[in-house]
Amino acid sequence: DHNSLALPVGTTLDRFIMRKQEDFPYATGELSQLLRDIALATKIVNREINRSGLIDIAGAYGNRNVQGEDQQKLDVVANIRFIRALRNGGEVCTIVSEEDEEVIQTGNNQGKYVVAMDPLDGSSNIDVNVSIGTIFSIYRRISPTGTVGNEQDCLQRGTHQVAAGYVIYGSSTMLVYTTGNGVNGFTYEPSLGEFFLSHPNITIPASGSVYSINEGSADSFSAGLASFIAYCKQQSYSARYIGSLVADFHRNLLKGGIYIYPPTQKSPSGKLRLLYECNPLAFIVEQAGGKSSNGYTRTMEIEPTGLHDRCPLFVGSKDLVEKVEEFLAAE
Ligand code: AHM
Ligand code: MG
Repeated sequence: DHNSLALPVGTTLDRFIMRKQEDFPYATGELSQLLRDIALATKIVNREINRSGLIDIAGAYGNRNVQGEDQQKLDVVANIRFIRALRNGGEVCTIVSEEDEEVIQTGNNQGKYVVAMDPLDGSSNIDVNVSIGTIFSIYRRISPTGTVGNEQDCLQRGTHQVAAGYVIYGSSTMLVYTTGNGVNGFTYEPSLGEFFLSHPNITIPASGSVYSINEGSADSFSAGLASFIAYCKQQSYSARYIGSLVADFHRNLLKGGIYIYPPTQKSPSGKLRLLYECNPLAFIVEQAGGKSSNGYTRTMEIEPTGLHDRCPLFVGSKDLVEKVEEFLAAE
């Protein structure tokens, strides 16, 4: 039923988005435009990230900017770039960002969508040249078009997402997203400035042999979680933890595995944020055939109460998420 299913590897992102839109005869193209706006911001942020290693030495070889301004931190830069792209694009009225306590009003009162985003996740990894990511989630606003968007527009359950995606700035830069009809991955070709379809219809293996958790907090694991980790070891599963959510998630999505950020002493509700970290990844993993929960409840059914709510995250291959839920239920 989707033309896009037939689109070959190598199709450009722009063409892919356009063809997807043709699948919905009454679509107005606004969501398509919004996705293109995000892709544009991604290219700009990608450029900044690739240069980041040069920033400290750039002055030494004469590339310091004319004003001699201090370089801003990359997560701040990424935040500014994404906000600007969404403001200029016109489709979004209100934004929630990890970088900002309050909602951001774009001034586009006609915009039909709200976006929740973590513009640069895992930014502590930049200094050591490890993969980082952007995560985003798109909702249709609830308040009437033509008015200023509000917090309620942003506090919707994950099941209401119309699209979600992430960008991984890794050995290659990739954009992976869903609009609720499967998951597709695009790889960036920097010399052409284009994303190309490289991973059509991504599905996550139903089971896997990788578990990703920060075991440094093992002392605060619940009995059920501790038993699950012991089980993983009995099975001789591999432990893989980059400490960069998008990178850990992406690997498990392609190869099978489970990522866990549990409640800990330091972060009793887990560390990750429901709106712009957990929900988008939950939507993607479900669209790929996997599962996501807080250990008990499906992530996308959790009712958000605040913009920066945290929740535990158990996400990945279906069998592994169900397995850990069994251990938790039995404790
Ligand atoms: P951040 O939003 O402050 O960058 O933190 C989120 C990151 C995730 O990318 C990663 O999965 C997690 O924090 C790692 O946390 P920890 O170091 O506690 O294991
Ligand atoms: Mg983050």
